[in-house]
Amino acid sequence: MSVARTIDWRLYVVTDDVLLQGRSHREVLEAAIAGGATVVQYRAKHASTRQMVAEAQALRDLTRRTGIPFIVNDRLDVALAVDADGVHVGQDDMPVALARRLIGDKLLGVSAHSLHQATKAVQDGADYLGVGPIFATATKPDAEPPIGLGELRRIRQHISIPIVAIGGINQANAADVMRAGVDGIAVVSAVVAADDVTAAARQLRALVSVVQEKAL
Ligand code: TZP
Ligand code: MG
Repeated sequence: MSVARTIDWRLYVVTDDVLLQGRSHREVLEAAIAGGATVVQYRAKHASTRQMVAEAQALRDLTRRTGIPFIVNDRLDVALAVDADGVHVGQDDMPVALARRLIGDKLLGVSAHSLHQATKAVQDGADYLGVGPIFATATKPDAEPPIGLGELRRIRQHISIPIVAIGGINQANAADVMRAGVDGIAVVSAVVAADDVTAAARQLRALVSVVQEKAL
């Protein structure tokens, strides 16, 4: 069985250097883990490589202490440098098959916006998918148009590896997203931009857990 299937994907919290509001990635993810984040991703679009390695190393220390899987966005080299648990690539990043070869048995996550992209990512060696954006989001200026819950459900029906849904997910729609049959939700602003990060994570974790328990 793939290691990805043994991971609790329910609440996947992704950072964003613009939304941190002066807080560090580490502070925010520590608070998110206290509220029940089950996976965390380091995502920094405006940092130098030197800064990324330092921040990722701090998160590696945190996630080892807390036992939470740690994924690095985009940058395979940074993921390898700090011995993260995995890397997450988008459609314009390192091709999936190459990323698979380079990272060996670390986790490989891939962003998919359609069933076609999802199927190709699985063929090329993805361990899990981030599917979206489900709803409109201001967090990623270059995001594709929202695909909605119907398309998410269709992708879920055809794909058997773990799926986290992403894009515009918050406390108001998290339960509906989970009912599409996904393994978890991936959120940025709903947690990272919250005044009380721990409370925001706790609320989301409770919402996704209720739906998942009903489905079991
Ligand atoms: N990929 C697709 S949408 C998105 C990413 C990284 C941003 C999601 O951010 P938010 O704030 O949870 O809508
Ligand atoms: Mg990317």
